Amino acid sequence: MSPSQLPATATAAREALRTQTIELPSWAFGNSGTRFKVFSQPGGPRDPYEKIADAAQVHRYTGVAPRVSLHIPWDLVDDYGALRRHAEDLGVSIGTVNSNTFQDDDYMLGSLCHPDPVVRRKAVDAHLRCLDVMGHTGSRDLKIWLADGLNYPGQDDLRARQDRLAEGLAEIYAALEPHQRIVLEYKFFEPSFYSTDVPDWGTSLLHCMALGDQAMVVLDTGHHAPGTNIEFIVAQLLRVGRLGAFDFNSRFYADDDLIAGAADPFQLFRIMHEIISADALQPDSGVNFMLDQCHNIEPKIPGQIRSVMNVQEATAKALLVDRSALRAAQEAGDVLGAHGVLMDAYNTDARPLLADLRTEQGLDPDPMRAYAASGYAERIAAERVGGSQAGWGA
Ligand code: PSV
Ligand code: MN
Ligand code: MN
Repeated sequence: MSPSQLPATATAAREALRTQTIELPSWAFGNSGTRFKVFSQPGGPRDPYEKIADAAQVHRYTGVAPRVSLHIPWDLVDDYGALRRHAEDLGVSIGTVNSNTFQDDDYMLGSLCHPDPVVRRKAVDAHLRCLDVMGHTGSRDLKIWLADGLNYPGQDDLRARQDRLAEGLAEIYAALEPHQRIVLEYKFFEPSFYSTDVPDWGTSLLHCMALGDQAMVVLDTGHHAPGTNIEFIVAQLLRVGRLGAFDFNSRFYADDDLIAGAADPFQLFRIMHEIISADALQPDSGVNFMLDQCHNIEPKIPGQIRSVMNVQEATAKALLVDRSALRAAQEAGDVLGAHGVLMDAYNTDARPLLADLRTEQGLDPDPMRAYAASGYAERIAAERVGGSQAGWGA
């Protein structure tokens, strides 16, 4: 079908899909594993420069992944201006900067929530250093995920920890440039198991609202109890204009960090349906669509390509929902009719539409095949000898 013969929803879907972007995590390219074993893969990147080079491959074959998130201190370099230019030379840019206050002995009992003001000072300063990095990389967002929490009832004062958190966040917020944002990520368990200090979207939202308009909530799809209606949270945060970003991944049990759309593609579709309903797909909507994944047993660059394609497919299907038919059925109280409209879109094969779109953009319609045929994997395996590979955490 030529574009002029497509139904109106498909034409609109195509236009919207052209504007979608998905941000990649630098840590998806380094070696990772479980607490049982980290497997190293041939050609693994040895430093942030090589991680960005690998991320640029994902953008090269999908055309929709133009940014890479950094994790500080995993991605420490001497010159962030040089790293930025390196990214730009490869056709991508540096996106969100993730702070890390969970791999230092001082943070055993928390960081911004720690009972000792000396440790809290250290944690605030770590975030201020991230803001400094962002000045050089041109990043907009500082993503804060805290491993803070308690393992035992009575271990510390739940309310006092919230007060300390509010105080630390306020100091970091005060250092933001007008175009920058804090995006605050919640997680209901792990590494602490009795309570975490930002366990849910409500806690994150309360802190963001107290901070101001430059603070937004991050929703990581792996950070909820099983059975949680995540699309409801998406709808609610969009309603109040506080959904800053997604960390997309799949989970079967806990924070599995598997390929987005692999475990529950229907959930991803339902999430994207709420995004489309709120007109929040475009990059200027303020919602940053990021991946937060690890590829422990599968090759990493194709793993990221697959993930990006899964998010695109869910988006395409959500764009194909016949919204006027849906509204009419909803207003008429036609339960099965309304459900049917949604399922019709979900059950549509969106792959031909996406393949056409890629061809139109001068890309190979099959990014997985194109990457495999490029020889890049063989080249990095041969070239990246010497030095040590970057792992999850370095
Ligand atoms: C924590 O589980 C998390 O989802 C946060 O986003 C971190 O930044 C990321 O994983 C990597 O540890
Ligand atoms: Mn995350
Ligand atoms: Mn996580």
